[in-house]
Amino acid sequence: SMEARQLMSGLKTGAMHLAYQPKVELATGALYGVECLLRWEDAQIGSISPRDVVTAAEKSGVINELTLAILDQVAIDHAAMEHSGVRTNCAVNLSMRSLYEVEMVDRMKAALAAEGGLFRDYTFEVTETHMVEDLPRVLEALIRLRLSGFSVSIDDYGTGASTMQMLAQLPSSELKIDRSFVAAGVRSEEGRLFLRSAIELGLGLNQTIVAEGVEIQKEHELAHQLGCHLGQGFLYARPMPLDELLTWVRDRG
Ligand code: G
Ligand code: G
Ligand code: MN
Ligand code: NA
Repeated sequence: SMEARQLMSGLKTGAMHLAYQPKVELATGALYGVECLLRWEDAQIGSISPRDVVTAAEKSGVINELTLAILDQVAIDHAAMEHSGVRTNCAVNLSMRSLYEVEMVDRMKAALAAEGGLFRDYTFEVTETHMVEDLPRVLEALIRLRLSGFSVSIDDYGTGASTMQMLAQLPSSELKIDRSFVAAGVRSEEGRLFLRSAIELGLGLNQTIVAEGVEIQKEHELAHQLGCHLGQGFLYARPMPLDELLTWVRDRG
């Protein structure tokens, strides 16, 4: 597995870049925002999955550096989007372990403010509270981020990592329904019941609901019919490098 040294040298040599996947409004097809997804190309090993990079950074104690490097890049890319006339919300997946140290909130704010972007243009997607060691501190940091104007989104909702407990505790305004529930929704009556219940719970809590991993028209239609506001998935667009995202937006008019 990767070590701290490899990670830090990768950060300096440009091993990291970000891919962007559109989130669209189900009712109109309009672009609502993008999810920023980490991509890592190691000189020796080749591409490494974001999960492995994040896990390695957590284990080797450089998760704060990784998170801040990602935010520096997002701020630059967001400014490039605006420069090209694309004003859109950028959602960043956030390891809760990035919030153990009190100074991180201010460092994250500084990173995202560096290129002139507004905090309301950013969302933090979070999962896996149950593995967090200092939950009160993490919750406090998330509340501070929310009060600063950022949005908080509960990712992969319905899976082991994102539970009702999270929904009850986090200062979130968005709920992303895991793609396994979206897929199950079109497969069986029972799947549809779970999907509908998850959506209704989120709507009752005044959350913006995102259907994740929408791959086929039937899933799109069901998600829309059951009340999801937004969709994300291969049906609309795959994660793309920044320049392709800008072309994608331009081509749709
Ligand atoms: O893009 P892909 O499907 O390979 O992502 C796999 C997983 O890695 C997803 O669960 C996603 O949330 C996570 N991930 C992607 N980018 C980041 C990132 O920048 N930070 C963190 N913490 N997780 C990420
Ligand atoms: O865990 P998280 O929701 O952050 O994961 C996002 C990941 O899901 C991205 O890495 C992306 O590559 C993947 N993804 C996005 N859309 C689809 C889809 O329609 N189908 C599948 N199988 N994966 C998707
Ligand atoms: Mn996500
Ligand atoms: Na995610």
